[in-house]
Amino acid sequence: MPAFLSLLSFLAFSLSATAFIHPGALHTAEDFERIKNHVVKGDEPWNTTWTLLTASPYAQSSHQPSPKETVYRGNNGVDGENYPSLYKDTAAAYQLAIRWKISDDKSYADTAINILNSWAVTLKEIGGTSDKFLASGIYGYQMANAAELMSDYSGWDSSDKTATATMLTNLFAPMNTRFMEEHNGQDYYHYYANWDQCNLASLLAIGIFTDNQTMYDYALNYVRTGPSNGALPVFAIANYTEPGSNKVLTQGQEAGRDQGHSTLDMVLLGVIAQQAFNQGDDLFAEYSNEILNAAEYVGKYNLGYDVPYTLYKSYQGDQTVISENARGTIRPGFELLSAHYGQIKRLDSYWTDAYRDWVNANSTDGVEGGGGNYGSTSGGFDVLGFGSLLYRI
Ligand SMILES: *[C@@H]1O[C@H](CO)[C@@H](O)[C@H](O)[C@H]1NC(C)=O
Ligand SMILES: *[C@@H]1O[C@H](CO)[C@@H](O)[C@H](O)[C@H]1NC(C)=O
Ligand SMILES: *[C@@H]1O[C@H](CO)[C@@H](O)[C@H](O)[C@H]1NC(C)=O
Ligand SMILES: CC(=O)N[C@H]1CO[C@H](CO)[C@@H](O)[C@@H]1O
Repeated sequence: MPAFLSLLSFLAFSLSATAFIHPGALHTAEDFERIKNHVVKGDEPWNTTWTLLTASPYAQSSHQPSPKETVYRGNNGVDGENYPSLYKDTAAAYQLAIRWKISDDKSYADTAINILNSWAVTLKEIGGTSDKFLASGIYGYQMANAAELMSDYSGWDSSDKTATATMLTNLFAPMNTRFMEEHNGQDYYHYYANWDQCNLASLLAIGIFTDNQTMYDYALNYVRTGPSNGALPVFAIANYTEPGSNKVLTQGQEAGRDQGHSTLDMVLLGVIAQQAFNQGDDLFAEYSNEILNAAEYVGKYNLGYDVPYTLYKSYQGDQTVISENARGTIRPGFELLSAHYGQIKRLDSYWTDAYRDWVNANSTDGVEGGGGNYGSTSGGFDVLGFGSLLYRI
């Protein structure tokens, strides 16, 4: 091969091999500069949220992990459910990683990697009912984010770090991909959007942490053009123009089901878009800011205002009206959406901000908390949270 061609292929190789920014899933190094600065100055709401985080039982250096060889989510009538240990340890790894990043105190870093290392050598399988695919998605994206935060910690032995990467690549990611490809044996419309979204969030995060461009690109393309409910083009059921503001409000795929899942969808889309944004792919902007338009619809309805609704044919039958079930639910995670659209993009995020404020007003100390601040069941751990500290500009 002529020298210039081998130089070109070398350059192409090194570009793709160094394409990922680290840390670069939910948070970047630049984010931590901003966050530290606010905390040092005692600015609000950063200081209050930081104080809440440091008081969290999941952010203590004394945390002892309880890894399982098989994690079960969903009662299959044979095995007991034991997955709280996974979501609690994952929340702890993430909160400790954040605490280390902001304080530079290595005792938190050491506890975070101890949690990851102990799961990496113990976990063999994620089982249970179909709910095992919620476990692979939700705890996959969360654990990969904890690992990504620790990726530049000099105290993380490289073979231990590889063991965590192997666990994520060999146990979580194949379930994520299988779910996207096979939907547990059902057609594309069977599983509601959040099932896709958590598994896509996981593939993006694991792709970033393990520098796997193939995995990352697969998930990114699926979000953009995929055929099932979690993908942006399928998720949007109808667009409406809001009188007065002339903004577009978008009805999401779970509006007729319940508001617990409708709000979860927005939070998961926020995670997906934030992770891609930090790698230079702006999903937030795509389909004319679809994620904002859908968050505005959800926020407005959950604050008690009427929104238009179009009949949706779900796999469970026709949903003829928007669901009142769990309307006004306290779902953390909208800080991320408000910060991106309202502060970074300077778009009108009125209802998203208002819903964020409502959630904060109903949260400990009036700020967005995280795992452990919203009850002890799995729903309280679906969101990594602490957005009043981590995302506000
Ligand atoms: C931050 O909040 C804590 C707890 O409320 C308070 O004691 C402390 O004075 C605050 N820090 C600053 C710099 O204002
Ligand atoms: C990268 O991801 C792809 C798709 O998920 C997978 O098939 C492949 O094994 C992964 N590569 C490595 C080195 O783990
Ligand atoms: C909603 O608007 C977006 C952005 O213009 C568009 O891509 C999408 O197809 C619309 N969806 C529906 C269901 O009309
Ligand atoms: C669900 C819940 O706790 N809602 C409360 C949120 O805060 C408002 C205003 O403080 C209360 O009126 C709600 O009852």
